[in-house]
Amino acid sequence: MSDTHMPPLHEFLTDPSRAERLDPALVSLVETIADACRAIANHVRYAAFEGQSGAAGGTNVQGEEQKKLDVIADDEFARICSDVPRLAALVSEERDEITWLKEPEEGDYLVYYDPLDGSSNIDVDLSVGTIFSICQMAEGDRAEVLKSGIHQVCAGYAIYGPSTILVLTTGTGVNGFSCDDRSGDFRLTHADLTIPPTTSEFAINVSRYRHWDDAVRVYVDECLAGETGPRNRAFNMRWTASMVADVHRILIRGGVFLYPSDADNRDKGGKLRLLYEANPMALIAEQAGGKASTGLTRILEEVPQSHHQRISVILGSSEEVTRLEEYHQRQG
Ligand code: P6P
Repeated sequence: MSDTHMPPLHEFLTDPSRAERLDPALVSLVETIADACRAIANHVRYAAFEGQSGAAGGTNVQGEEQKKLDVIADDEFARICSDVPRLAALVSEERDEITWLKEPEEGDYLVYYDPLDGSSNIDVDLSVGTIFSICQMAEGDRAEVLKSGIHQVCAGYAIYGPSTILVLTTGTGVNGFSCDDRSGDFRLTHADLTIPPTTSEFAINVSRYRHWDDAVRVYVDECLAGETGPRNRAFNMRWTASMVADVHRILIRGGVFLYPSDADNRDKGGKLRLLYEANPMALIAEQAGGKASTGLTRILEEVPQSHHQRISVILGSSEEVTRLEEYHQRQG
């Protein structure tokens, strides 16, 4: 591909020169997910005109206040994807139960998704996004939905910000495709995204300081100590309360993102969910040369116990994630 060539998503996914040949059914599924993200981006953009802003009046299975756009995004994603050949089931952050679209024998792909991540930012016009993960059920384990992140065949997100960008990995690197509103095409604009191994920028909700374990407190205290502290340099902090926006920034310029478990309840995990937030973002981080850890173990090797399971998340620049793992190991 020439340097200035910005191929549309289909051309990129089916390029015969690419290292991997994708299953045409997977290509079709990814393109349909891209269509769903384009539709969700339009709902987000025009919500104020359509009376789709504000709260939906209920809470979701997570106990979180649902925005009207949470429900709309979830319905749109499921409606657009439901007829994709071989797509057997959908696991949504917004739905208590798994949505089986076909008998397990008729389909082998599974899609886990957060239809509108960071939706608390909608009414204040900050970036939000859709996160998705795709696994394939083998012949022998049909209906096995609780799969570790290492089994993902594709992971990605769409960020709805100043531009709509689809970021994708199918296991050989990470690439970003911007939506050209003139044609509707997602075109390759961010080839081979990589996370720098070092950084001076961390992302964490500092208002939760009292809930952190000692390892996270020591790490953040050292960052805040700046040039005269043990890190001998100043750190910057960013927190957008939208995982998609924080992870996208880390993919573009480095950084480390933390949403740790509470010290007094480590088994509960943090706030973020394993199957449709942590796993896809962990695969993207690793495929971009970064790391993704619970602080003690590799996120992608976690064996899910339930489809809404939460997990502690530390991901981004490899040297910082490694340092946090060392602090957790020392802490015991
Ligand atoms: P807090 C959004 O609700 C989300 O799931 C992630 O996108 C984000 O990183 C986190 O929660 C924000 O959590 O505690 O800052 O509101």
